[in-house]
Amino acid sequence: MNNERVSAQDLQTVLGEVLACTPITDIHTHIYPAEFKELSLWGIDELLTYHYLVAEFFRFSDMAYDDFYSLPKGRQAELVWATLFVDNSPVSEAARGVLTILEKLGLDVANRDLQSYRAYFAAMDRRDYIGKVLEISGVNEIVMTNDPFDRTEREYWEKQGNSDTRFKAVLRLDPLLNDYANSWRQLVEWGYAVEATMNEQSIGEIRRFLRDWIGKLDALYLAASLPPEFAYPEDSLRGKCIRECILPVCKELGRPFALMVGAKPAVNAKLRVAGWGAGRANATAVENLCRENPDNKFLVTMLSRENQHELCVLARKFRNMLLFGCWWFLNNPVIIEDMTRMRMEMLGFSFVPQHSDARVIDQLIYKWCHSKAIMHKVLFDKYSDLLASGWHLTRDEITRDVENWLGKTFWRFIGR
Ligand code: FIX
Ligand code: ZN
Repeated sequence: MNNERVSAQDLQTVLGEVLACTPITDIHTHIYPAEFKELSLWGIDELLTYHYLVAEFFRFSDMAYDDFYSLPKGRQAELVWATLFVDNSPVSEAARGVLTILEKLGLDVANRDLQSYRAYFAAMDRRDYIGKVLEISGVNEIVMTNDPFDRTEREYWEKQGNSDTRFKAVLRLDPLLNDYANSWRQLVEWGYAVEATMNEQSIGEIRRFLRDWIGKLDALYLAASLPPEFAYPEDSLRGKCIRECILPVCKELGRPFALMVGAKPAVNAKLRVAGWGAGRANATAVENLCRENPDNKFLVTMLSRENQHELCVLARKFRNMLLFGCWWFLNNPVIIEDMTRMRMEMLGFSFVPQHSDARVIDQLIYKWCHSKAIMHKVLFDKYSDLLASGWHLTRDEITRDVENWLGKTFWRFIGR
């Protein structure tokens, strides 16, 4: 217990200390434990070929997309390094992120010597490195994104599962919702008697599939990325699957459904995974889902900046909805600060300010370092306003608020 009052003079220091020592639950990532081998990405070459940086590379390069992608990863990394870090100043958020990682690892950022960075990672053991990254970033629980429709990942879950308890699983369902026309055949292959029409029998079998995989993964929640045009109710197989399969099973097994809305697939298909775009979505879909399903819980994030204010308004209306993160193209300091201030002014601490969306384990270091610096700034201003009114604040209260923000609000919402 530390009920000592925090003065305006001490606030900056106390905030820094509390943010530095509060364990983080990263509620949405694409990283894996070491035992998932080739899926568990780490190291400088993976960092430099991150799809955010590949998209930025092509802003400067006239190289044919396919020529780039036909190169070995190491060669791709060298091209990205030369173009974004040597020929141009690495001021973009994703490029700056690489430097933050090198700095926090204690490497010599000024020597710009890619080979020396490679030597550092070559000398490191993957398991040890994961521990080091968690220590530096302050993340103690990592929520993965697990796709049973991905053949490689599927085999890991069927053959070995996950024994690294720091990594939690989530059942990701994009192919089921956005591409049932093809994914139903895979369900048949796996022994589920579904039909292309998603008839009554199929609904029962899809529910069985969901229960099986929620059990196999011990999934914390179910999730899907949905395009800007997503609507609910929607006269489609997607609308039917959500209404007849996902919501009933989520309610039955007490799992939230995460809606990640606004991603446009293959805006520039030649850029491959780097080719996705963003579009303004219709928040009414979320409104209808929350109102019509009061016994279901929804984790919600949208990709378009233009949707953020109306989402805050919706969150004020529906307690079965938890807003989370500054997703993807919103994960940039100017927008993170704007969103965090607006959300705090409208929702207090009742939202999850950030998730990393890390695809390479090292990224936890920069994503959280950069976001925590912004949280520090916003919290300082908000608490200073309180102190200026004569309100008293204790260290315990600040710790409570930050613990809620960085994990407890999420765990309470999902009931775990
Ligand atoms: O749908 C998602 O979970 C997105 O976050 C990813 O697909 C996206 O590629 C990404 O890495 C965003 O940061
Ligand atoms: Zn993601």
